[in-house]
Amino acid sequence: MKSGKVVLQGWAIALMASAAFIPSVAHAVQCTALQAQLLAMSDITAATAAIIPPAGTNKSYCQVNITVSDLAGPENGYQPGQKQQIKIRIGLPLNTDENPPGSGGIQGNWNGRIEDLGGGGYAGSVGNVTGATNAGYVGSSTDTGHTGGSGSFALNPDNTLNWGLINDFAFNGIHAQSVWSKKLVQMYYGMTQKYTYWNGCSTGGRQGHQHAQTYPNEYDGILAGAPAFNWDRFIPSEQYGQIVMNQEVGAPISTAKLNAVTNAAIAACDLLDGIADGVIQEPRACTYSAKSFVCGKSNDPNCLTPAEASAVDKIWQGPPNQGQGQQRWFGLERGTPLIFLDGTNPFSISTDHLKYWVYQDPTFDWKTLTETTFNDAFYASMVKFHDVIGTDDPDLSAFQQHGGKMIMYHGGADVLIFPRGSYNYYNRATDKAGGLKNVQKFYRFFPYPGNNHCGGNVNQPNAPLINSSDLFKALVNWVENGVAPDSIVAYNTGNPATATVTRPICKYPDKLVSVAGNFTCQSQPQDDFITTESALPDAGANNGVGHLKNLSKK
Ligand SMILES: [Ca+2]
Repeated sequence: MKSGKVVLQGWAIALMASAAFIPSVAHAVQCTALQAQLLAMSDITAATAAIIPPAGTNKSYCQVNITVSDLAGPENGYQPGQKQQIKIRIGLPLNTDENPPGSGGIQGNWNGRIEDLGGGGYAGSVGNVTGATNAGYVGSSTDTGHTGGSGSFALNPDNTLNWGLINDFAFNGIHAQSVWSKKLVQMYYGMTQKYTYWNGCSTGGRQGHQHAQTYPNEYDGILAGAPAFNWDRFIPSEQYGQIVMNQEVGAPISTAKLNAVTNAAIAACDLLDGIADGVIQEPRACTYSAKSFVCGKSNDPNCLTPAEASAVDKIWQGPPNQGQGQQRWFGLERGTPLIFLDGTNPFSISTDHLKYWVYQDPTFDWKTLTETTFNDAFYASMVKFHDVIGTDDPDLSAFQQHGGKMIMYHGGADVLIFPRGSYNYYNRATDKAGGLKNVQKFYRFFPYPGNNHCGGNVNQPNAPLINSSDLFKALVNWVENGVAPDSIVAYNTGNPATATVTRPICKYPDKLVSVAGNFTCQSQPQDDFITTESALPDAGANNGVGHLKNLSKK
């Protein structure tokens, strides 16, 4: 770690002197030699290092798997005798010692860059890194300190919370990931990386924002999709529709009915944007009520009963703040498939959160909650977990000063994470940064109409698709060439050659307009819906979380 710092400084001097990439004194080692070096380090409890041979389209790379353990015991929130166990995989394109010809441009097959990859859901396993290594990047992934995709890791056998593991999931795991990918770069290539990037969606999008907020100097560029920030509030809200249906309908609404009312909303709101394409360009403009879809026949799949319509309207509206005339959180956008959160089974991440994190009771049954008592669950979640995993601090000034650039994207028909949470955060960050002009210098938001969670266009097949690879290229171009993206060209199929729709995705709050049949982005000084946005909840300002900080880590 100390030697890495020295090299960094030398590197910075070299950059200042020449404004070009000149490697410091390089001494690469062989992949297999890394294992003994790692095992000799006091905070590494397990390590392997081996060259993975090429397979199919995957290039050969040096795969390092480590378990990092810096903390232990009750003073750090763990159980007595329990140690931190953060598993990290780092994939290193082969260095000059092992692949002398090389094609990466810096050393061997390495392009001089790091791409740390984000996780999904509760994480709990180390992911594949070949998406990065095949492109010449060092890639990394972490399980964030626990094993398995359930939220049960947060609860000890005596039903107390394991704050050690919660902290590891929230921020320690990804911090160790960024620290160790840099260390391995130094160890394997004998030099320092030129650029460091983050790329993640969903939980990975939250993790990207956690870095920007908490470790603002770690990354030159962050790509953060459909961020699972606001975790303390949106996760319980994912259960709200199930609670409403249970209370008002007595059972989940059938898949056929949910799909039918989604399609009815798309038909009703398609033309609000003036483009007849089956895509709702701006779902926040759509105020269609499911009451228009009532026929009163309980078994007709092409309409809803009054009780079902009331439930669907509440799913779209999101949970209200009982008695205080304000919303708790956001709902799913009209035109979004409803069956993932509000289908036959509730969403396990949300039920796990209520069971293990909020009520701290493995036998807790979400069906005991009502629309009224949901508020207690929501509030308890906010009080306990906002400070540790809310990840919604709008102050990105340190990241901006570091010179970091961040791109956020979110599908307008995301079935799991309410898109308005991203609008809300971006607008708060904009206010904090002193307005749109300044925030856009380092942080841009691309809403993708009709797109599902991290991609896909289920009920709106003409919607141009999220392509994280194109977004990542735009981020690299911004960081390395200073070209800030105003729009991203997108296609309605995964293969552009078969696309029937090609359109720019405009940076927020710019508007897609058709001029003589060509689609372009029209610059907007502000969001037309800004009044609605600013009236929506802010955990710090409106809900008293700031006053309850001392309670949050019990
Ligand atoms: Ca349309």
